[in-house]
Amino acid sequence: MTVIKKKSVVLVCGNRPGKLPAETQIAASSPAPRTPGTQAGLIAASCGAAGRFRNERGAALISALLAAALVASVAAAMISAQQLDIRRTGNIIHGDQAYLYARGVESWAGLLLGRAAEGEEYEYLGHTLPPIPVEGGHLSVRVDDLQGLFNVNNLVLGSESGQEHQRLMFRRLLRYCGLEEELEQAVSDWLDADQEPRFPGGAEDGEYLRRNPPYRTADRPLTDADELALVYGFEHEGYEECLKPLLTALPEVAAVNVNTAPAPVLAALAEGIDPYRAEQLVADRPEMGYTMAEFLEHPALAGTGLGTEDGPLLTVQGRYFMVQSEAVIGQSRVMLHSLLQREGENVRTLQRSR
Ligand SMILES: [Ca+2]
Repeated sequence: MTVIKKKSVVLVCGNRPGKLPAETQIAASSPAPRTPGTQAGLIAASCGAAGRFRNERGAALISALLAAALVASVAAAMISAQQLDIRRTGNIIHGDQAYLYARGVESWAGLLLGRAAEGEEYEYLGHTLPPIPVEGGHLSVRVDDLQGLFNVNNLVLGSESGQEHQRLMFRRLLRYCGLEEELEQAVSDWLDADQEPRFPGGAEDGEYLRRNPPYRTADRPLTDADELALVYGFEHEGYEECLKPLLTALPEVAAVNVNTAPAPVLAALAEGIDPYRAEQLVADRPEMGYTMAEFLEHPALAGTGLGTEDGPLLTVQGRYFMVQSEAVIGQSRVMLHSLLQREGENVRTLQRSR
């Protein structure tokens, strides 16, 4: 809407009064023909100029705002990416530090085991040691004697008479956990080199090739006791909860350490050792461990059939250990599981996983 007053020139362009630029004001105040058409034309021209000026100024302002917003968003993205890089780099550095600390803990545990005199290590075996504070985090370690467990590979290693004793011992463990004793044959078939299934509980390739997906028996000693989950019959209840914690897989025939074996493993040593007697043997265990003579003369073993002739199957000091080394640095955590073998004072790492 355009309003025109003759005496004083007030321009209203659209709905808002507008202030004319200098040139337009001069043009509006100069003498001009009083014809209504000419005056209206001048005012229309003036309003047009003012509108274009405002439009141009508005466009410039919007462009400046857009540019500022663009710069701000680019800067924010760069800062965010930089912070992400800093955090990622920090995590990598902390992860590397944690891994090296964990390796150091593993070596330290090996030194302790190598230097420990007979029985001395029993004060720190079988439980997690208190955390050790280090700059930016903490370390912890747990050392377990694997010879306190039943070595599944004993079923197919060593002398035939020794293997027979181990088969009986494994059957007692299966019975203790409520599993069929014949499953011992399936495990022995899984480990032995031939393809002749034992009767009635054995299983060779023919059993496993029918499965989906099909697979074959290992026909060799285990490198990890968890492999038993693949063996016929071990998908039943009683394996994971009861039997698995009592088993290990070591690369050679390994005697049971009577100073670290839990009661179910001690009870499996001979038919006459019932759970009560086994618990007595654990409860009476000296702080520095039994000597072999002390163990075999314990009243709980009287009349059980376990005697000095079984000495080669037993030991009072282990040679294989599982070391769990944990290092927490910043947000990074590394846990190493290391199988250590002790030969006198020398300790070496046979396997390591994280
Ligand atoms: Ca076999």
